[in-house]
Amino acid sequence: MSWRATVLTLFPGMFPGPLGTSLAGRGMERGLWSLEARDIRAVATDRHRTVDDTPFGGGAGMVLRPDVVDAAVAAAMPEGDARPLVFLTPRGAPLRQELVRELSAGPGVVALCGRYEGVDQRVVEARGMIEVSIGDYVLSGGELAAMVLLDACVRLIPGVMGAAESAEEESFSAGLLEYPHYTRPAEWRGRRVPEVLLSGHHAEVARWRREQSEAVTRERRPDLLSEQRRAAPLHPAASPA
Ligand code: 6GU
Repeated sequence: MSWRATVLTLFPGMFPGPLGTSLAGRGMERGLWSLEARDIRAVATDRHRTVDDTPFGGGAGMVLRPDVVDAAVAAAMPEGDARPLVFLTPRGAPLRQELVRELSAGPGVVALCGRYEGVDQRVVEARGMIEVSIGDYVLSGGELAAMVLLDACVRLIPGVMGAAESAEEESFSAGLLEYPHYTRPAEWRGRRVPEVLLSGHHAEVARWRREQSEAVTRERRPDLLSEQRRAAPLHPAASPA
């Protein structure tokens, strides 16, 4: 049984999108993973196929109804489907490689894409959804975020990437940004490649790269160096009413 992704969305036509090309696309063609995009509107029961309603308490925008979202989840996940359910929302906890690794090692994922102003929080809690954001900016919907999440997971599935690259995964796993890369020519527009890389001294190259990683991480992402960040809660459990 290969890794299975189901996306619940109001815009199924956006998938597979970029996931159908490149590394992920080849992995899909080779049967290493599969993707099913399901239209949330397909489970709406009224004449107008309504999926949303106005927010209690007032305010702008519309909220996806809990009954509709629950029916979409039920239709997508047969009894015994053990896949975690991830809700893509700017309210979510920031996506980190740790969660990506964990999801990738499991049976797959069901991803719920938010649209409008949000999803009724009761179904999020009742279904034990993991609320995830991909960064501190606002997208018009969860679909692009779902693609980001799936790309990050799929590239870790054994066989999707070459052996060379799979070891390369260590850089972010080690908690540091990567060192800079260079290829030929050794001089380009008057700019020389750092001499140590031309020296053939593997231990010195390794030391230089480690120093570069530490320096760029200190400069751009000092948060990655702090002790505090390393232990954060990952997921909630489905809660009874
Ligand atoms: Cl998961 N959804 C939306 N709509 N915007 C986002 C996001 C998710 N993550 C960052 N911005």
